[in-house]
Amino acid sequence: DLTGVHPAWLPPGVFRAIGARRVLVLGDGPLTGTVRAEAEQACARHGGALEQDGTGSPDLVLALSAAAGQTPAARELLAGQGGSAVGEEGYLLARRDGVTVVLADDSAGLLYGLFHVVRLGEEAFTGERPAERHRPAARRRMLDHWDNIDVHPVMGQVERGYSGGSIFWRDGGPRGDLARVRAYARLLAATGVNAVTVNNVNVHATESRLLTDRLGDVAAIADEVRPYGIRVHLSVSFASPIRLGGLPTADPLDERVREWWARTTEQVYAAIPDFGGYVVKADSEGQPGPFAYGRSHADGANTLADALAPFGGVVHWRAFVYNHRQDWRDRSTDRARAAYDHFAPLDGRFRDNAILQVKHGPMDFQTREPVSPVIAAMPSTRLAVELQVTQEYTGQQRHVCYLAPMWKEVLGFGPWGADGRTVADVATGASGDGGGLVAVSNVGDDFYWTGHPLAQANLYAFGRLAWDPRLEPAALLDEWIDLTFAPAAGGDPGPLRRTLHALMDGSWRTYERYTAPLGVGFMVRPGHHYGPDVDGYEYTPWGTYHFADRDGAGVDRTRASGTGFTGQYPRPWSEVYESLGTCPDELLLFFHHVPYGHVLRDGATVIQHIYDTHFAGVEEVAESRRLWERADPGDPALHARVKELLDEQLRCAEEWRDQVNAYFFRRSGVPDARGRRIP
Ligand code: GCW
Repeated sequence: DLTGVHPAWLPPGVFRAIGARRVLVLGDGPLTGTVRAEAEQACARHGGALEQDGTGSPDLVLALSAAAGQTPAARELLAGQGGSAVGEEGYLLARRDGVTVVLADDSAGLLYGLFHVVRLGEEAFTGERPAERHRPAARRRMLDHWDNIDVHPVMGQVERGYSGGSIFWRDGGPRGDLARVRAYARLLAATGVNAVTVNNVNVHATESRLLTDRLGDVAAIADEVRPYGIRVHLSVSFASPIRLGGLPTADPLDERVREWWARTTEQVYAAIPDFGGYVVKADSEGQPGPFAYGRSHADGANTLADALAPFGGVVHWRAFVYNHRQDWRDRSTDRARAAYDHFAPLDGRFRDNAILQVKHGPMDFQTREPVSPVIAAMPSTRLAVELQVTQEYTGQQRHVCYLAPMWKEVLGFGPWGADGRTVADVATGASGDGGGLVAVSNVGDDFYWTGHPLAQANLYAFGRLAWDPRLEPAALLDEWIDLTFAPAAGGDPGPLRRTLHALMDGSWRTYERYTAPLGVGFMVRPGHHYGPDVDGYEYTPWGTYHFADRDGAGVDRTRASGTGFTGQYPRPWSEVYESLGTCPDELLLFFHHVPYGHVLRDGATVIQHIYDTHFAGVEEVAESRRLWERADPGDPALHARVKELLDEQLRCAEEWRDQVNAYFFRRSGVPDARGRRIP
C-alpha cells in the first residue's frame, strides 16, 4: 500500500470479499499477472487463498477463455455461451453452484472483471447469478493531463490544475518515485479508463522534447501504467519538425516534414511498443498549426495519422479552434460558431486513425452550454467527445460540484438525424469503434488526488461513464461512496450515503444557480477563472460576452437577427433553439438577447429568476455545510478538509450572489419582488 496518499475508491477493505475466499486465476497474457497479484494480495490480507491450479474447489474463478478448460466452472460457462466469451476488454460474469466465474477473451477483460467483483463485494458470492456480458462502449477511454514538466510562470505546473503539482513530473523531470503513478493507473483501471496523456496540450519548450530526447521519461511512465491496461499518449507540438528536427518548415504536405514525423514516430514505438498516439492542439490559443502553411486541419491531422498508422497509433486532433484575438466590438464573429465553421466542411477527409476531439459544448466547458453542433455534423469522421473533469469553470475543486449529471445530459442528448443517434452513440460508434470519451484529469500530487476529497467522485464517474454511458449518475455516486467509505464504516455507510447524496446529487445545479445565469456563461475572474466578475471578459478579445445593458441580456445567436449559430444544428434543434417559444430556459441567454421582463416557463421574469436562483443557490450551499458538520466519514482529517472547503464555497457563493444580483439590479433598476437585500 502506498503511504502518503488517500486510497480513494480502492481502500484495502474493498477487497475483503475476494480476499476471504479461495481464488483461482487461469491464463496468460500481459495483465493476468496483475489480476493474480491483486488476488494474492487480497487473500494474504483477508485470510483466503490463491489456488495454484484447477484441481481444488475455488469460490472465485477468473479465467481467460483460452484457459477455461482447466476448471469445470469456467468450462461450463464458456460452453453455455457457445464457446465464445465477449471480445476485446470485455468479460462474462456468472455464479453457479457456489462458484463465481469471470471469463474474458483477453487479460484486460479479466482485469475489468476483477474490478467488477470488487464493486459487488459480498453480493458477488451470494445466490446464483445468470451470465452477464460486459463490454466497454468504446475502445478508447482517455484522460488528458494538462501537466507541464516545468512550472509555468502563469499557469503553474498543471494548467487548470487544482490538486497540487503533477503526479508525473517534478523539479523539471520525471518524478523519481513512480509508485504513485502505478497507484493512479490502478484507480483508473478500476473505473475502466485505458489511456492517459501525460502532458499539457499547450506544449512548451521542455515538454516538446518528450517526443525525442526525453522519450525515456515517457517510457518510464508507460512501464508503470501498462500492468493496469493503460496506454500512454503524448501531446505534441505541430511545430515539432522545426523545434526538434531543425527543419525550416512544419508544412504537413512537405515531404521532409512527413518523413520527419514518420521517422520520429518509429523511434517512439521502438521505445514504447504499445504507445497510444499523439494529441494535438493546433491553431488554437497561440499553438502552431497548419493554417500557417495554408493547409487544412485534415492535412495536418493526416500527416501525423500516417506516421502513426503502421504501429496502430491514433492522433487525437482537437477541434478547439477559434479566434482568441477577436475585437469585442465586432458583433459578427461568434466564438460558438468557430469549431463547426472550421471542421464541418472537412468531414470525410480525415484518416481512419485520426480522431477529432470535440469539446462537449461550443464554447469552453461552461457550467451550462448546449451540446456542440460539431458532434452532429461529421458522420464520416471518428469523433471523440471531450469533457472537463478538472473543475476550471465549476468551482476549481474548492466547490462541491458533482459533474456526472451534466455529462449524462450531454451524452444522452439527441436525437441527431434519422437514426436518432445521441452524443454517446456518436462518441462510441456503432460497434465501439468511435473516438470514445476523453476528459481533462483533475488529479495532482495532492494527498486526496483531487484537492477536494469529494471531487474524486467526478474522476470515478467519468471513467465509469466512458465505459458505459448508460450508467446513472446517482447510482455511480453510490458505487463511489460504498467503495470509498464502506470499509471505514464497518460495511454500511448508510447515513453518510444520505448526506453525500444531499450534498452532491444536485451540486452542479446548485453551482449553476449562484453563478452565470441561464446559460450565458463566464462572468468569472479573467485569467484564473475563479470567483465572479460579471464584466471580467466583456471587453476582451476572448469572444465570451453577455451583452447586458439596461434593458436586457444574452447573446443573439439566431439566424433571424443574430450570429446564425442556431443554423449549425440539425433539425429539430435548429428550430428549437431559434425560437424564443421553444428554446429551453436554461439556455435562454446562450441563444437569445431578451429583456429583463421576459417571462420564463415557471412564470418568473428573467430578472426575478436571477435574484431567486442566486439567493437559493447560496442557501443550498449553507445547508450542505450544516449537513456536513454532522456527518461522519470515519476519517477526521477528511472531514476537516471538506468542512474547510465548504466554508470557502459558501464565502465564494455569497460573493457570486451579491455581485451578480447587484450588477443586474444596477443595470435594470428592477427591485427584487421579494424585497431581499441586494447590496
Ligand atoms: O478552457 C481553456 C483553458 C485553457 C486550455 C484550453 C484548451 C489547455 O482556459 O487553459 O488550455 O481551454 O482546452 O486548450
